[in-house]
Amino acid sequence: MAASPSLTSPSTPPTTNRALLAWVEETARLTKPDRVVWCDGSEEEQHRLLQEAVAAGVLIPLDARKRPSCYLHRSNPNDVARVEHLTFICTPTRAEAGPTNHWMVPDEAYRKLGALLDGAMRGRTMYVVPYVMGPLGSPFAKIGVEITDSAYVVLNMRIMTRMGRPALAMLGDAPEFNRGLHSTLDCNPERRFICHFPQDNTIWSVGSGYGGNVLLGKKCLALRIAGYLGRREGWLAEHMLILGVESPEGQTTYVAAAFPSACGKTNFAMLIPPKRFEGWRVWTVGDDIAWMRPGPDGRLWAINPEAGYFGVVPGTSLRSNPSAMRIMERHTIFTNVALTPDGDVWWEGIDDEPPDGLVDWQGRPWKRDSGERAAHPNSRFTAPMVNNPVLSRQANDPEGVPLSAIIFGGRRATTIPLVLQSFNWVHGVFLGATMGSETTAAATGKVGVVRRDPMAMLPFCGYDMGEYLAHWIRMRGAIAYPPKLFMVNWFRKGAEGGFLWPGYGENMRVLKWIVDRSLGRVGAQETLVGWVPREGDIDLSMLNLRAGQFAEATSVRPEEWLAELESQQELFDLIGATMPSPLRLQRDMLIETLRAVAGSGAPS
Ligand code: OXD
Ligand code: MN
Repeated sequence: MAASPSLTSPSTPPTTNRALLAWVEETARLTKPDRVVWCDGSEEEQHRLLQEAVAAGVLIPLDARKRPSCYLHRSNPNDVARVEHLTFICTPTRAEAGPTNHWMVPDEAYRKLGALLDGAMRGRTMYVVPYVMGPLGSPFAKIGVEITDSAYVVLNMRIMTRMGRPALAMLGDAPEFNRGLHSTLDCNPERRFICHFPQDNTIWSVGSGYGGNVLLGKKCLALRIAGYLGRREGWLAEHMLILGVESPEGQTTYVAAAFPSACGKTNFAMLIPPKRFEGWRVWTVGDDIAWMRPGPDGRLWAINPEAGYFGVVPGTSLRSNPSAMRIMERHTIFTNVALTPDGDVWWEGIDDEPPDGLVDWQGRPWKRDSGERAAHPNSRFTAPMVNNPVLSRQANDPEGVPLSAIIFGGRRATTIPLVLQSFNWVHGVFLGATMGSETTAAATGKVGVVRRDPMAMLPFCGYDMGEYLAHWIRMRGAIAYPPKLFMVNWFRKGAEGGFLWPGYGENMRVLKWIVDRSLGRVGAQETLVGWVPREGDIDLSMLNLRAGQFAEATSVRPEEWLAELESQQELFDLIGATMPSPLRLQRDMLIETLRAVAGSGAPS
């Protein structure tokens, strides 16, 4: 979308960094924009870009009293989600990308996308967006520069990252930074490619305007490219939230957690403890991505590389996530939600009745009985983390926070207990590597099928999955005091089909057991597949569980686990030769053990 020339300030480069200047020049020669604008991240710049985006119809301002400084963006209806089938890892060999990624030879990708980018910004503004992933000045932080022809991208990057002058100041004259190039082109799925060049620390994204495909600091840099850098440099880039659990005595314990989509990750990152847990607080450090490094003290330390949230809106309500509702009250860009006649936004699951005169996410009048959704199921909010009423004071700490526990979670109706502690690091890596989640109606395809999603990283692992899991195992050698590893499942169902656990805020009870286990303060029951809490180990008061319900929720049934382990064969076959042998042996050992005890009549 061309920005109005009258409002766009001309821009001279605010840097003398030779590598950066040369790359910007080279990119402008390729894309041939009408003008180049260096973004400084200032309020004046934001104000100007917002004005331009409103004038161009890219953003609709919302009512200033109901949603101060909030805007609605409607994307092209063909461009509403990440496109895994058009996302490529471009490494010299197919083996480096591995069997779980789409692969393109780098030269071919540069040629193919280069042809599409040739002259792509004619008539448009080329924005140069320097940004930092991680707290400013953090030794963990990485610098990227995104060149884009989308003002929507610039405005979102300003929320999601530390963007502009501070990034250039941190970069100085260094030649090493992530080079991200994005053009919306004509937003045609036939000309849509998201290509990563890990060896070149480069990302090229064309043909899309959707967040996960174009906010290049997020999934592309902070997970796929960072994962590759992390293996080289000895750290981990993970699809994990980070939270701090504060006890009434003021002791805070930090936990990271990986969940595939539609498992309540954002809600967990902002959990409000129930009444029974008066005095306990949960603080959000991050809701989506964790970069984790061994510290000099032998613990594993984590930062959230992002500065904002790009969250799914539908289903968010004062009941499910009051903090997220507060976050979206101001300074928020909504994408693909419905618009009310009084300039507010609406979505399915907000709990208020839809008002008359609602306009759907495509800008059409919404009819109550049409059966169609008013907001797109993947509609999003982009909001700064400082809006979060439960933001951790450590969220900006350049050193990050020390982790006591890491949790892997999925949506499973059977087999997986409410919570399970691994016997040790490698066993925990095995649990994370084989985690699965049942598909939900939110995605196309059959509902209720278990999709294996190692560490919730299937779409985000920037190199061979087996090598990635081997890196996880190797990291143990660098962490003298590793966090304890757990698996959780809020979604197990009983014989009658109802959920065995109430979920939401009540997950605090499980979180407290996890914290207590990590600090060695509470007991557990050993089973053949890990440790689970006994009734007395976890606070179940004021919950009204029926007799036997908790035992059912935490039960480990050998026949179910045998089937579970056998069904992992497909994953092991897919990953193939690079699947680390410690994980193969974990699986074989558990299968053999379960077979040996089967029929013995002994409890698990
Ligand atoms: C996200 C995702 O947008 O995981 O965070 O898809
Ligand atoms: Mn995510």
